Amino acid sequence: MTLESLSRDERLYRMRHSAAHVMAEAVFEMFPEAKFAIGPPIDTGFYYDFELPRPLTPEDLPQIEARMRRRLESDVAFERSEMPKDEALRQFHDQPFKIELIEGIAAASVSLYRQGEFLDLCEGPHVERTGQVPPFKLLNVAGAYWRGDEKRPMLQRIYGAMFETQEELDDYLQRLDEATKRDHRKLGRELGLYMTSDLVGSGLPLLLPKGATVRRLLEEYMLEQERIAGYQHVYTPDLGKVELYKISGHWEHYRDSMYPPMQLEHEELVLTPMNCPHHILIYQNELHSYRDLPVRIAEFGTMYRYEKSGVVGGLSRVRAINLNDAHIFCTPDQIKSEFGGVMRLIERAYATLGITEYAFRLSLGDATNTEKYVQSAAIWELGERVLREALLELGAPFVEAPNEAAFYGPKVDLQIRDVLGREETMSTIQVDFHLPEQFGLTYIGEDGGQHRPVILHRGVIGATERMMAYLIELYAGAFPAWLAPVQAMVIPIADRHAAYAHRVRDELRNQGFRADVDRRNERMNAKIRDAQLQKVPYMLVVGDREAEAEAVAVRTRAGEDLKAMPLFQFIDRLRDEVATAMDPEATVREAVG
Ligand code: TSB
Ligand code: ZN
Repeated sequence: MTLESLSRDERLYRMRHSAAHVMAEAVFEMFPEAKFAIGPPIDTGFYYDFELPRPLTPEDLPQIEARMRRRLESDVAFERSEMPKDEALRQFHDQPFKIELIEGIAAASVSLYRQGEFLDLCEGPHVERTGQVPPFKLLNVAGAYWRGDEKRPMLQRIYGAMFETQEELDDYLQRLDEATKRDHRKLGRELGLYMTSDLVGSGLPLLLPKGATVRRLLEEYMLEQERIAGYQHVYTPDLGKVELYKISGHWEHYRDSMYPPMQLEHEELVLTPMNCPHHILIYQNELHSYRDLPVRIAEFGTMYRYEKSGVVGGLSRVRAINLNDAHIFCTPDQIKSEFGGVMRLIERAYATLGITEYAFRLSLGDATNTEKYVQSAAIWELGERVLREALLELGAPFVEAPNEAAFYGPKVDLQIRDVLGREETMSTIQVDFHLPEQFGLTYIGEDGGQHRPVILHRGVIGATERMMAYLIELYAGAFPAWLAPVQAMVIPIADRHAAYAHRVRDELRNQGFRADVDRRNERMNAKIRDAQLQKVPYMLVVGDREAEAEAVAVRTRAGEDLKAMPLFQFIDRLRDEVATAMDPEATVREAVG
């Protein structure tokens, strides 16, 4: 079979897989004592996991690459062979990971591939000759647990990028470079948005004043949208008794993600892993009739979850999660219209935030996994049917994901991708017939009898941390004016303009804007450049003429010179810009008339 007769995906699979073997051979030449784990192709290239006598450094990569190129040029064949398992165990006697793999194979014999002197346990397929491996580049080294299990040894994983042509590879490397520049962990530090500390712990970022401003703006925006949509906001504590979570079922199905209990006097307390039980108690605090429903209880609540240290990172996956949370208590008849209402909130929020790329996922349970999910066929069937119908009515294409539901019911998740292409859940709408049952929730129906409400759990902008991570990358740190931590930087030309600069700043602050003065003893151009680097939307340069005329000379962070204008005119302009951005539909309404 020739390579040309294969589909592009099949060709690339073989090429990338072959490159992984050639990389393993190069590593073997440099470290004869290396232990080899696995080396599969991935959709942008390949990787291989090794246990090595020392940590690799970035300087090692060019060396490995050079050895790989020599092997590719020598154009030797990939040869497949088979070996009985016991012989393979002898062959790989000093390779513990390979032995574990061989022992896991059910067949009596195993398949091997050889190029030159290098033999690897492998199912294939490969290209015929090393010369058929196209352009590649080794990217970086990362830690990876053997079999993804944090209790097993930590290995070193070398990533390589590979495409069929040099153009495609260059294109990918350029996108990767761009993505690295947008990485919210890098920008978060450079723009002074958040910090981390070993003394606080992993997955527990500290928001600095600028990051705190962004979070507060997101919260204020959502609180207002929710107020309009008829939500009632509450505050609940971050602790609760274990008993509460025994009733809710978290203790049985969610304990692995919870922090262990604290024994205090006669109480056993845990940090809240979710806000639902507290909100349920608030619903239960009063009697409800069908006329009150839906009751929508909302809170920017903090949830504490034990996320494995290998998966926490930056702001996108944290251990103390500030969630734009709400629980809607409604009649079964109201589920669909409430679902629609939440969807409208999500659509409006995404339009305001500039989020245009997202996908719907119907996240389902798994009847065989009794540990993770509550057992009730009726709950799962009903929930799934309601969500499916709601999605179909919405007309949105969606994918289905088994084993991604909440323990109490199925959900619709809105999936977004970060700059590196990793998928995360941003917003979620969940149908829950379980918790109302556990807490014996009721409302008085039209017939005067007691009925069970349904709970919709929902997050619109999701976790503020995750949303911030996404927005930092989306805007490469250059937030739109309404969301920028500092909207205008006032830059006095000389020391004698400082008093006027402060007056300008104070006027802006009094009018509700976020402004600072750059009083450093630096040249004006340096100050303008620094404000640009800090992605401040507007720089207001003030000198004699501006002070005289109550004006400001306006420059944008994009480098545009808007010239001098009266201060009130700049304020009007900024106010319009913010108002339009925060309510994109208003512009449409105006245009339509
Ligand atoms: C929506 N009880 C529901 C709530 O009422 C709930 O907690 N659902 S959840 O478990 O799916 O979490 C809600 C959202 O929080 C997720 O959709 C996701 O956007 C966000 N989230 C969950 N875990 C993390 C985390 N470790 N870091 C950042 N965000 C997270
Ligand atoms: Zn909930």
